Amino acid sequence: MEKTFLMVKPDGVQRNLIGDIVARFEQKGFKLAGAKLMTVSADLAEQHYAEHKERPFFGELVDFITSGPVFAMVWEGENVIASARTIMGKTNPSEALPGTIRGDYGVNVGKNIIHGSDSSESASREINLFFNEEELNDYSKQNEAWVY
Ligand code: 3AN
Repeated sequence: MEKTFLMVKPDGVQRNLIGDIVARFEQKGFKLAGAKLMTVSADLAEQHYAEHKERPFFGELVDFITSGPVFAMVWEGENVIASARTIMGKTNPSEALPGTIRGDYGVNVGKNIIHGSDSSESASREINLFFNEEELNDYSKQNEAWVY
């Protein structure tokens, strides 16, 4: 089953949006495979944002993501990578539609509440950066007959 890496950024945690954000993905029907509240080290932040190393805002990105706890998650489900990007809304919250996470809560392109992997390559890279194998849970043996 396809997996993606999502992370409530320090602004989302500070604004008590973890529950709302988790609820949106649960209600959509995706499964939470792993989650943890953690503080990102400078080293991990630089690896996570490696593709933006040459951008003028790289320093800001690293400073912000390490500035307070984040809520890191792995979600799974059909087309979850693209669906999660739709649920998040556009990177720039002023262009993100109402009903999306960034459209509902975001104001600033840097402090835009949530990160989500943009491709299957970045999803596997980011999942491996943030989670060990034993931190990811498996629903495949669960009998779902009682969920109705
Ligand atoms: P996304 O997170 O939607 O995939 P990217 O990959 O274009 O967006 O950008 C990575 C992160 O860099 C974004 N989450 C955003 O917070 C930040 N960012 C993008 N553009 C700017 C900018 N002009 N100034 C500051 N931060 C930015």
